Amino acid sequence: MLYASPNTKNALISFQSKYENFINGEWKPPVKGDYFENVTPVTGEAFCEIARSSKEDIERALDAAHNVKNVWAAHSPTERANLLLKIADRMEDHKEELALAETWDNGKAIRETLNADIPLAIDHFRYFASAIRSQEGSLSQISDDTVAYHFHEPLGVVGQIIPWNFPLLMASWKIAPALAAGNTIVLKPAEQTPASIMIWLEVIADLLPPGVLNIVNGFGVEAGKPLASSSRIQKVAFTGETTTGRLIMQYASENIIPVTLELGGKSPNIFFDDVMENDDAYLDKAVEGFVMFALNQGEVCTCPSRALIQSSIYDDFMEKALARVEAIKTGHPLDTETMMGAQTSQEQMEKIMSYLDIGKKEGAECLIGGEKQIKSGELENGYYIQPTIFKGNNRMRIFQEEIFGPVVSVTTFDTAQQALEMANNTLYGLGAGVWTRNINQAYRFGRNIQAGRVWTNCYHDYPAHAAFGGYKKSGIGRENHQMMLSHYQQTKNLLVSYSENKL
Ligand code: TXE
Repeated sequence: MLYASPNTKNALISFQSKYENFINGEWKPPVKGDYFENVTPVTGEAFCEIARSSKEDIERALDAAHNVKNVWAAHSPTERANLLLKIADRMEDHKEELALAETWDNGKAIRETLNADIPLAIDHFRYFASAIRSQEGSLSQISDDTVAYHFHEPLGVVGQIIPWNFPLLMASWKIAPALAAGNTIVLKPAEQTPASIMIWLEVIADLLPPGVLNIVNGFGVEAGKPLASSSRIQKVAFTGETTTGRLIMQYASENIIPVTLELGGKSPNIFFDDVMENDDAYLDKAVEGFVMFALNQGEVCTCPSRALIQSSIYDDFMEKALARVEAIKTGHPLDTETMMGAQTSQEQMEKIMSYLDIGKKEGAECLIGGEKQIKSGELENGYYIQPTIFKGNNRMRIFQEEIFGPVVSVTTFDTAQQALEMANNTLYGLGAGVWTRNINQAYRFGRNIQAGRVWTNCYHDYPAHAAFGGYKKSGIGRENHQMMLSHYQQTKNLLVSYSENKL
């Protein structure tokens, strides 16, 4: 089924021609009156204008967030949880509209937005509604009549900056725990994908107490920097490139505020020889795990972009893997049969193309793909790249640098020790995959890989109640899981003497 294009009269949604910022519960034009064109990667055409904000807009949003921060913090956990549940229910009612908006704005296939991005975002609000209600403080007995109470308190106003690869899901990952913990928010979406968040806001705006959540659009240096470097935020949460993450830390250090960072990755996906042992169902599952490099067009920080395959099974495994990659259905992102859609922006497409060149020049063997996808008709000017497999070695740039596209670099290993050394030989440490049914090996390996998330016999699952985040240059802090609440809270200790004796 092909979902109606938003530009046709049968559209399930229609975008406005221009979007303002959302500040204090109202749509506010940018102070300087500037807008930028937002392009859909599906066709390469501009489809709406977006507020191009500056420091002045950020200040207005911070004013709104500060005005209500004490009021929101005083809401009980139950009241805050109820808001999150209402947001989730409203999103559920508008699931198709949100999925369509996300696909049109970002380029990813509608089958992913309908079945993964939007349901996961909804579940995130539900999860943090329950997490905040079940969170408890603690009490330490200091002496017979003296106790130390520990309360969780919100931080105040938090700044959040998100990327373009999962716009609504990344917004939900940031917004749900921050609101649940009693903070007010100023969030800046990525300039490549500002529109689906505006559709989401239209869907839920009437539920939000004014000022509690403010969304200001614009570019990194013009709008992101004034937010992240403001002395009026009590925390900054960021997802994006590692070099930008370093800047965010520098800004935050000026104000001595906490930072959480979700940054880049170069995740290894490791296939041991027992993957080929007489169990077709398991082998099929492992091959699906290999093909995960193409999910979301490879624009995933945990993209399994390095596949390490035990030498003894390399030929047989790759024969199956190549056949599976050949069967990846590319096409119109709004077609529910399409598995791989468009890269998010022209800039990102060019970055990936430059890595395809780098791979070829440094002598990697291109086993499949390696070129742009040539499209016709409506899609002719969209941003499409073939799923690509290179064979090379772990020292090559295509094994070490984040490409953020549908590209996997494959190499072989003989022993588990070699595989572990290669897996850990990277600046990054976000995700990893291990494929084996030898439980001792799986456990040892998982524990020894320097990555925050090791999928064992699965890949690319993102449940709200499993901690997610990076080792090494992949970031600081965790998202998802109730432990995320601690990143949006500070501890108040009341040390109380109930003794009637004099000091
Ligand atoms: O990231 P940026 P870009 C990686 C991926 C990709 C590369 C570049 O490899 O190819 O980064 O993407 C805001 N102060 N990831 O250029 O610049 C910006 O406006 C404050 C991995 O888009 O980090 C946007 O909202 N904010 C990643 C956000 O930061 C600034 C997801 C991310 O943009 C800023 C995306 C500044 N000085 C890209 N400069 C992941 N971990 O999933 C930019 N921004």
